[in-house]
Amino acid sequence: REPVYLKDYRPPAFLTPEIELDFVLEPEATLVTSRQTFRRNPKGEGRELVLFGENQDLLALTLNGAPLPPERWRKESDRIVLLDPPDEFTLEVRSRIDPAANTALMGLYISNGVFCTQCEPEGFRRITYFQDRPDVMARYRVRIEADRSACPVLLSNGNPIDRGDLPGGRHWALWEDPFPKPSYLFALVAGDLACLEDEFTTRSGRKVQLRLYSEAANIGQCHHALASLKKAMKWDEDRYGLEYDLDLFQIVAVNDFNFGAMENKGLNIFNTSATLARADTSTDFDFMNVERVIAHEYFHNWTGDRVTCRDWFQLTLKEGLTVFRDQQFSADMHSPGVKRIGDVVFIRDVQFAEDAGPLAHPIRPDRYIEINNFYTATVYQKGAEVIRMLHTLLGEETYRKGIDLYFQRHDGQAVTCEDFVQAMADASGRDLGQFMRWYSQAGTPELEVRRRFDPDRQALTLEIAQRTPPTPGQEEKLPFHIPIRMGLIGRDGTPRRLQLEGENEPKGTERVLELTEPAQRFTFIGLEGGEPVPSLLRGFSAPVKLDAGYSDDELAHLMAHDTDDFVRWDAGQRLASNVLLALVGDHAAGRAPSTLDRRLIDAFAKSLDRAGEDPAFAARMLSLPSSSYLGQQMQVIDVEGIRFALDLARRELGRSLHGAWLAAYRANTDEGPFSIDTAAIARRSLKNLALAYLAYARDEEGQALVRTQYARADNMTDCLSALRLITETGMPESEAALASFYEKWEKEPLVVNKWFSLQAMIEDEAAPERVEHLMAHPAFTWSNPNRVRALLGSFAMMNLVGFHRRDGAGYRLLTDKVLELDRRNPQVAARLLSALGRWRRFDEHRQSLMRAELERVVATPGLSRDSYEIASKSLA
Ligand code: HT7
Ligand code: ZN
Repeated sequence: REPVYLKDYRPPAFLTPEIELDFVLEPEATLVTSRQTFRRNPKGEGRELVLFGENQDLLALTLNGAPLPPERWRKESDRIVLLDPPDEFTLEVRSRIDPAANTALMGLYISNGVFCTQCEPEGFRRITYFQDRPDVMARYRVRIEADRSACPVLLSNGNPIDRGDLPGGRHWALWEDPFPKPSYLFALVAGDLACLEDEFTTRSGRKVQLRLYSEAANIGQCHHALASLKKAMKWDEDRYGLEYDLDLFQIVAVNDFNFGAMENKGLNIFNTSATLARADTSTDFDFMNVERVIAHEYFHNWTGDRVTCRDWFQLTLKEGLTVFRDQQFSADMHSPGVKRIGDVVFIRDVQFAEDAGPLAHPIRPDRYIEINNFYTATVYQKGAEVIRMLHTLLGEETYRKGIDLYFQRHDGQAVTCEDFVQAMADASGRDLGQFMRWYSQAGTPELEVRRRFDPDRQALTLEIAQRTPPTPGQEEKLPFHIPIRMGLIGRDGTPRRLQLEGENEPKGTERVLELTEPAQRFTFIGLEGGEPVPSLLRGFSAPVKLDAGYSDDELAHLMAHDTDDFVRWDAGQRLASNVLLALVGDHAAGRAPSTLDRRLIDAFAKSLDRAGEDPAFAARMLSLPSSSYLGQQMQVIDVEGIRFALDLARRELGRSLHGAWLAAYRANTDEGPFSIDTAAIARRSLKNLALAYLAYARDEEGQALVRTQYARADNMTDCLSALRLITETGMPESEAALASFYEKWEKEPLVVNKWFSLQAMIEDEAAPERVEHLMAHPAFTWSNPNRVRALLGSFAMMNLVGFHRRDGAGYRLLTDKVLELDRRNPQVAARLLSALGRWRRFDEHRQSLMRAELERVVATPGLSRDSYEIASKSLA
């Protein structure tokens, strides 16, 4: 359980230009033969060659055709070491693996009778002995042999070369991938799969066959994914000048998958949850998610596959950049402002919490015990924010030059984050030395803005100070290079032209201030018409917390007049947070008000008045801050206080604005056939939010609307919204509605997941018992990560009241189950465990209960590296 350190990186001792793999597939005893060519790496050190291998029986090992004598190699538990091999040679390794017993879903495993692989980050070593590190790139030739009736479809990366039949009902296929790739991008699929086909012609005229495979029963739900793929291919050409590079692009959807999807070269493997979409079974969120994930994995073809990571510390090189690209894509496909707000909500709710806890790490960590634990919101989403900041600092055109230079320099290579930023620096002529601190320092910077307006000089001075709190192992932080996109909104509601002291004339109404010092002053002059309200951090131009000392009037002014969607929305969130946190304070002091601050009701009324301008944006404006976001703003997270405040606010907003909600509900109810276009999604989002407030008011009219919607819904978004309200507000038909929902959808696993998840999220005191009871339901299984996440994940991450019940039943339940799961699937287990990581933020009583569970985890014999790392770091 020793950590691996970034500083210990050494180039590989050998290069492996070619590998031939031969699979004879049998569920319980698959034979794998690999033939690898080796050439000593002139940049490598040491005489030994280390080949990693796990969970396989090694049957034979030959070097240049002759068995390896015992004195030329040694075997350890997770590797073989060749002692001083020749400078060039071929090694043949024969081993046997057991895909049916592979419950960790890493390497070669079976999902619903389909053989499939997951090799990122270190799964290839469960298939054969190999150097298995991303800077070892080989050309692959893969032969697959299997039973013809069980596995009529045999797939691997690249191009199909040949295929044939064999005696005994067996057959084979040969695949070749012309692009050298790291082992983590290897993929194999074999099974009885249906196929949806299409074609895409690239802008240079290459005809690409598109094939999407799934179980036959699901193929009707794959059209949206295929259409999304074509949009993504076109977008990457238009926006980044990047074309697909093979004649075939394949996607396979499988049920059991540890993650959303995987970008294997030419053969993406997807979780069904990120592939299937049909109106009656999938929500609007699901449709958008499929489009996003399909695009994300496709974009990896360049940012990840063609240019890959030198080592796993560089994970954000491909993930941060690819998330940024998928965010741009979704923004272009839908509404940029609303998309940005959604991304900010995620960063603040999830990544900020991670950055403020014991598992905080920089986007490029410098050590890990188990790399699987670093597929985090920090590496992915904060990593994307870092790329976004480069984009903001350089501007679209120069950013694109930097991207072009990056590919020109590094196509076909395994590189570092420095290589990426250097390309940006060289393309722009800018010094990005200080900017690199975003890669090495963890924590969320806190910005404090002091304002001084001099009416005589008509000048506004902004003094902006930055400070980043300590994180584990990093007590002191150096100042970051922070872009602050901003404008000034006059008292009359119009944008002011911006002229900084020392400039000859005003330039535009928006600019990017660059903060590089611990504190800096910016003075704007020529401000006739009185003191404006600064609109700061437009578009959330940096992942920071900003305190600008706004008054309630100023927040209302920004909400009404700013030109930036993020700032308008954020002003509303600040106003709502102020009101809600005051309610939490009242509750803690034993005063339990029954009315809601008028300021919040008035602000909501104004937003509702304008809802017709942009229903999707209005739905965001009219959503209250999450309990996670509120909790982060408290010294000690007050579980009962947050619940009280949110309940009161929802009820009172529902009651006071009853007529307006009803009008919004009606105005956004579509009578025609279901449509999945952006405008229809927007209307449904506002309609269902209005329905929620009507239900929170708990009057007959609201409940009747919920009932009718549940009975008549022709799509899953409306159906699930109504069901959630029935259960959340405890309507009498709750049990019956849950039962009828299950009965209707029991054959659709992804819908059954929603059913589990919904019940796990009901915020009441009975939640731990309900969740435990549901684990005994015949449809519950530990072997499907989606199902485990739906029940246990939703409970631990999304049920504040239930999970944090004062007697510790929620913590005990999670720990008991995670320890069971850890033996089967450590990766999924460790992820769930992180729910206990924030224990220091709760009251002493809860702290001791959570700590005791973490101590129980660490003391468990045989615990995985994954869970050990999360639990031990949480306790440190
Ligand atoms: N690059 C992929 C990461 C991934 C993964 C990581 C660990 C274990 C299983 C996994 N499946 C996929 C997905 C992505 O970011 O695109
Ligand atoms: Zn990715």
